[in-house]
Amino acid sequence: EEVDGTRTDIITLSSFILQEQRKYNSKYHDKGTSIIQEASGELSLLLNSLQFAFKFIANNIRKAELVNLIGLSGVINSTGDEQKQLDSICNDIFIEAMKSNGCIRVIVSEEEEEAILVDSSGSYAITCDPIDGSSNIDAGVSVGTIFGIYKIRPGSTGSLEDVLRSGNEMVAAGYTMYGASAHLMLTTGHKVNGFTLDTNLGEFILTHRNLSMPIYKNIYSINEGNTLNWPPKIADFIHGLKVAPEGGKPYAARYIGSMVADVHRTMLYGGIFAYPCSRGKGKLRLLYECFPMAMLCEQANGMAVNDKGERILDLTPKQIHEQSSIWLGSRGEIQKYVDFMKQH
Ligand code: AHM
Ligand code: MG
Repeated sequence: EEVDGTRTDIITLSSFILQEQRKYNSKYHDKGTSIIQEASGELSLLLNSLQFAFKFIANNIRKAELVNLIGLSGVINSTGDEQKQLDSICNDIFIEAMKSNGCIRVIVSEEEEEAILVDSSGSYAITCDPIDGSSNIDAGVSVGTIFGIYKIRPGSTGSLEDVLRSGNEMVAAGYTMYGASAHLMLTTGHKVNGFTLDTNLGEFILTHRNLSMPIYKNIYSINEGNTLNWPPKIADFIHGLKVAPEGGKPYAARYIGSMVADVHRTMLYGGIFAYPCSRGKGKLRLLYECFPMAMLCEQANGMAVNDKGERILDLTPKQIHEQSSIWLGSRGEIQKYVDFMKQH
């Protein structure tokens, strides 16, 4: 509906969550498949405090960019240290928001060596990378916050065991990408929906309903500088993508070097995003980088595996900062990788 050219039927994240909650309450009321259904008020509260953290972080990133640009033009003396502070400011924003919402008992952050146990009566544990890809900020390249949510185990008052679980046990996951605008992609275990922050309204607006990735797309996204450090089979697979089929085109290479931005493009356009083991070691963190992205990807009709072709969400970390290899994206493309590794 439009009033003088203005759409008036927009759906905000808050109203979307309430709508979903009602839908699941009536539709699946004894199946227990969605947290939205089980945890009526608490999940809404948690998502609200997450929204606040994302807006707050988005605002700080924009400010920091400006301060830095002015610094570059010589008006303010900006140092590398100031830039580093942004990581820790955003980490603090996230942690304070999670500590004060009353829903969270365990917080794992990329910026914190140990898990943080919160004294609350909440039912959830959260893992996060407050600003992933921060080395890109100076160039104005998009960075993002990645998060995964677990329901704490029955009887638990919050411990490491609540997060050292298989990725299948996550109840919600998402990321916010801070680009020209802030984009939030969210799954509560039932498809993926995308929201865009309208800074005038201060609200995340539903812009991508039930996102579904194309099954095939000839794009690959990988740091090819590591080729000589990959297992040779993997280098062969990537090499194969450059060999165009008769009358066709080879795969296009697209690599930003900021996981949220590379995954975001993959969610929208399809293709393959990969960070294989380099010299035998994965780089990306299982709990707050691989798991949330794998869950989003699968819920958007994609697929996510490690170098061996094992499903990412079937893995269980032994440590909170454990690293893994990852291949995610279009179902058909990732299946080609899995089949290739089986055959050769
Ligand atoms: P960070 O958590 O230290 O920012 O590192 C994670 C980032 C990802 O955003 C990105 O996919 C990857 O590291 C890029 O690594 P590389 O520079 O080795 O290609
Ligand atoms: Mg990171």
